[in-house]
Amino acid sequence: MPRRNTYSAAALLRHGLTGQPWPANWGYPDPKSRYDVVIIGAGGHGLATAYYLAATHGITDVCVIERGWLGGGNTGRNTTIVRSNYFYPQSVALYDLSVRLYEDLSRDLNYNIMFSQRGVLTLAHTRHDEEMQARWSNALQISGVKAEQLSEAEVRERVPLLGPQEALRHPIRGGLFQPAGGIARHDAVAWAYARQAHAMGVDIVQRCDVEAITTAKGEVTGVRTSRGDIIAERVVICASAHSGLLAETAGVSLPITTYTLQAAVTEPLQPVLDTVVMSSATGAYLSQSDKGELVMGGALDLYPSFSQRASLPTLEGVMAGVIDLFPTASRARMLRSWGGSVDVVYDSSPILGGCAVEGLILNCGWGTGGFKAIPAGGALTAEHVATGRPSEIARPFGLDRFTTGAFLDEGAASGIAH
Ligand code: FAD
Ligand code: PYC
Repeated sequence: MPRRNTYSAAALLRHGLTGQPWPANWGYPDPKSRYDVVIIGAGGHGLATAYYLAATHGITDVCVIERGWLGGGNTGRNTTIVRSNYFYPQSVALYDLSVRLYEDLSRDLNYNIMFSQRGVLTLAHTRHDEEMQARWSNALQISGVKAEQLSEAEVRERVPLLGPQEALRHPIRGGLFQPAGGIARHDAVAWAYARQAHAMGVDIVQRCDVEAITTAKGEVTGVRTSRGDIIAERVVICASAHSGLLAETAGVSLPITTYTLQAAVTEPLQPVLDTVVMSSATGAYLSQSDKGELVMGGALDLYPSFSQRASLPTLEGVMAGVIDLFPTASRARMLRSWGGSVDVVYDSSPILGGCAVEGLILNCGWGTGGFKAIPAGGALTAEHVATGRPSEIARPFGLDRFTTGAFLDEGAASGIAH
């Protein structure tokens, strides 16, 4: 049943002038005993899937079930880099669809997600890096994505905060720049999809744990939750780190390993950096949020873990990498660090589509890079649920690639040392 969306310009004026309280962005319903579609996980991908099911396909008897709070998983823990500079044409098609959806998202969802296309620059430190970037840049041009190889002087003009060449452990030779890349506000992406999905009749049930996926005769029948059983003809797994465990309850094995990925921010500073900078030598990366914080991250903790806390040795490595490139950053005070548990697949590409259990659909395995893919992941998954088959763009990311061998190894373009 569609609910009224009261977030119009007239409503803004009325609430502003009268001080009348705003209605809640979403409800806190008890789950019903039956839905057409159950989505497990209210991260960006689960909420976007629910939104596109309702908005594009008119399917609104949908429940998104979240064990914690919406956006409290990796969607609310990431460093918000959006880009489509992957290597293989299949990946570029997927991630570039997402960039294009991000460009219109604030308007489409009537919510400012603060998408800022300030460009993403990957530094080259060696001749080998430059040669790899020439190949990468050519691959992007062939796939229709604009990317420029920059000289050292052009890099320094764009990023004056970089330390002087003679002080750098990894001197800079140039870089690959994607102008359409940038950052967005992560919480806003989750909240915007949640608000619109709720307005169109989707139930978002928080603090409810899916304990198992139920099946009969090779077909999905619903889910068993901490708040009772729910019957559903279609169940979508959007549970990032826990996707493999959930799939196992339906007898499906996913090639996912869970690791901790961490990040940190400094106190807010005056504007000093208006591009996202990533280093291929150390894996460290830096951007400045609209609040002024320097946002940084680097490598994965290289042992499997479900921990959502930062570990000191990896954090030290991240700091060393950042300070090596930006020596003045050593004078900024750190505000906080945190971790997320990310669902890494062997070929560093996501898993989209169906599996051996009829009606069970997967949108997971995004690992260290799924924030940028939220609009596309949601739209393509909704299309699969609605039509019963994957779209052309989603098909290469099916689970069958682990039996056919048609891997899409994007480790080198994932931005994070795996
Ligand atoms: P999540 O947002 O994790 O949502 C899954 C939800 O499922 C969670 O809320 C969880 O509580 C819920 N859930 C799990 N199990 C159950 C259950 N049994 N029952 C009910 N609910 C359940 N990506 C980028 O593109 N750019 C970046 O710059 C970037 N930086 C990152 C930095 C860090 C530190 C981290 C940790 C990740 C980063 N990522 C980045 C990756 C990105 O955050 C994720 O790939 C993306 O957010 C995944 O979204 P999701 O909706 O699949 O998962
Ligand atoms: O996917 O671009 C990315 C990314 C950067 C940092 C973490 N993930």
